[in-house]
Amino acid sequence: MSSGTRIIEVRQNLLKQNDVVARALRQRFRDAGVFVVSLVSSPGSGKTMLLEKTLGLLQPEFRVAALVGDLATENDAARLARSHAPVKQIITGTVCHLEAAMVQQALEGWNLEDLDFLFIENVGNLVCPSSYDLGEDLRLVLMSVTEGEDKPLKYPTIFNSSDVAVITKMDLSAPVEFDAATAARNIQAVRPGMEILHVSAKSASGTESYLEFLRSRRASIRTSQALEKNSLIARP
Ligand SMILES: Nc1nc2c(ncn2[C@@H]2O[C@H](COP(=O)(O)OP(=O)(O)OP(=O)(O)O)[C@@H](O)[C@H]2O)c(=O)[nH]1
Ligand SMILES: [Mg+2]
Repeated sequence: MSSGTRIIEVRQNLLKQNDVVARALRQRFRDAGVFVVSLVSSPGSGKTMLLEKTLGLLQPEFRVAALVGDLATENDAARLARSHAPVKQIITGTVCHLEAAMVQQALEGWNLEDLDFLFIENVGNLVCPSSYDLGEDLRLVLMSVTEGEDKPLKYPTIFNSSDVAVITKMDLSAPVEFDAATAARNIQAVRPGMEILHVSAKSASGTESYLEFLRSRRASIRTSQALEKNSLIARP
């Protein structure tokens, strides 16, 4: 057996193990009634700043919490903790993505029934996180206006493994001559039909529709779970 074959086998086993843990997490989230949203993007696209806003704006209405992954530092957890929501930093060391087992471990001691929304900020990376299911209900891929409209074409897998694209830092779109139509066309080329939201965490523009989107996705998953539960009960 060549070493190339062996590397592929080890990687496939790791992914399989991750899927098993992710499946168990998804069931746990569902049983607890918590809606889980993960955020992926390249470093610095604005995940933490958008989450800071999200936690603050959702809190009067919902019980929210966040996990945040980085190779090093607790900086992002410290920023998010200013919202007074429960927050935990996951330090991955040399690993460029979060894995389901890391999420599972970070949740030890948390009562998920006490939460309506759990947000998971992944390590800033447009490649590694795409292969790792974290048991989330919704994966948001962020892309800031300063990164260039071609990122979906260069990193198609992360867009393909996400549910919704969020264009961030819209307050900077004019100075950097961001071309929203080209960005949308590139997103649609790799993921036809993908919903695209535009926000600025700095100016707060677009945040109301983004929050409404989160609320409605949470409500619709709860409704379908309730229907599923009722149909199971009704089944003889
Ligand atoms: N102008 C502007 N700047 C923003 C916005 N959102 C984030 N930033 C800035 O962009 C930089 C990176 O933002 P972060 O929120 O730390 O980005 P991140 O994706 O969490 O970064 P990593 O965790 O390192 O991957 C910071 O200097 C933010 O102040 C925005 O909407 N507008
Ligand atoms: Mg961050």
